[in-house]
Amino acid sequence: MAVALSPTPVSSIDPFSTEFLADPLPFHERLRELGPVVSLDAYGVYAVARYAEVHRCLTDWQALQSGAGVGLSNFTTEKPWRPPSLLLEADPPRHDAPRAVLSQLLSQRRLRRLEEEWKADAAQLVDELLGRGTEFDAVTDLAEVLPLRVFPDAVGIGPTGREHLLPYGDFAFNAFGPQNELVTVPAATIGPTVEWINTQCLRENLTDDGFGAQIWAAADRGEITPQQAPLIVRSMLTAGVDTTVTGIAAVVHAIAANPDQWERLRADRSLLPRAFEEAVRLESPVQTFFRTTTVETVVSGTPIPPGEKVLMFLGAANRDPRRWADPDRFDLSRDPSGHVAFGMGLHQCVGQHIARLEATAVLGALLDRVSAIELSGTPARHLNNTLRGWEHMPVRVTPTAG
Ligand code: OVM
Repeated sequence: MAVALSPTPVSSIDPFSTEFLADPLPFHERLRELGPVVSLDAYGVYAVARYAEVHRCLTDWQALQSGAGVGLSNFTTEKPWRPPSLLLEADPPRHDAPRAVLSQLLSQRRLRRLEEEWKADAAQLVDELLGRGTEFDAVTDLAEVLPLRVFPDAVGIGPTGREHLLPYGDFAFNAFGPQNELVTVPAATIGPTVEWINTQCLRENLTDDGFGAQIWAAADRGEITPQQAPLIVRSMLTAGVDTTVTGIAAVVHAIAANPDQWERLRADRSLLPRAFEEAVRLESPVQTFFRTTTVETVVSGTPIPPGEKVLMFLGAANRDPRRWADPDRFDLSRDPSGHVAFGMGLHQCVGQHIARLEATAVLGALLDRVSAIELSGTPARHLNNTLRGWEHMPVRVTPTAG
């Protein structure tokens, strides 16, 4: 007897509503439990929230393209808010030359010369904070400060106007969602910020020793075209600030909320890289991305027609109990590798070594200087259609004696 295909479960959950963004975890569980593929009737899209299906969609770049945009908007029918990214919103073969340039530039080996400098910057920052007292805001005094001190200089942009960086990233990540108030309100005033970002990407506005200049040098060598160079610099300025702020905040939150794990880290500093990885698994700073089917695609038995948007819940996959034991626990005993917080496959975050360098510099500076860190108030979330971060995170630290 033929087995009847069960119909794709339909859900009215709106993953971009205030209620969802303020507390996504219960919604993630409902979405995972509904089935391997769910249809979201609020937007007419398919969605995957389990690890296996998210992994599958991330790695099948031929059936699930990025070139039609990785937000809700379908670039084949709607005009994007800015010229599409040559990395994020492109597929092979056009994706590959820009990707090769950036992955060489941002490789672990090439970043080694920044490590000592950034560690010293993080140490200086934590010393400044401790000089002012034992309570500070881990978001506005720490997680936002370190990236803005080290990253724009490393790219080689000018000293003025850097206050545009965070609002630009915040807007870009909101723009992957629907045209809700998180988009329409800032859209009215974002013009000068977009203008400033685009201006920084020009060769004459970049120092001659930063990542920006090296992207232009790749154009001189013929690895990319001169038309592509400013857009690749733009990718660094779009994806490189708010994300690392959120990642640093995530690891500080994890250790402040789990004193037993902080003690383990104090006893064994070799766990420091794992602490960051486990924190990004748990928090998934980038919560979602879409793909668009190029052909009819069967995902775990569910046929998805061509031209459909598929929403991948990275944050839900990173807490899927089918993949992770005790998934909601921040646990330095676990091996968090395989998490999809940086994506997976062809588009996996090209800047992830920068993120690790910044976050482990901050964490190392704290380990060197404080014996305890705890939340001294309730952290306040910053809502964004794509990023899950904080506005404020009050913490109290105990400086190490001597
Ligand atoms: C980009 C980019 C890449 C990753 C994330 C992102 C706004 C942007 O290439 O511009 O988020």
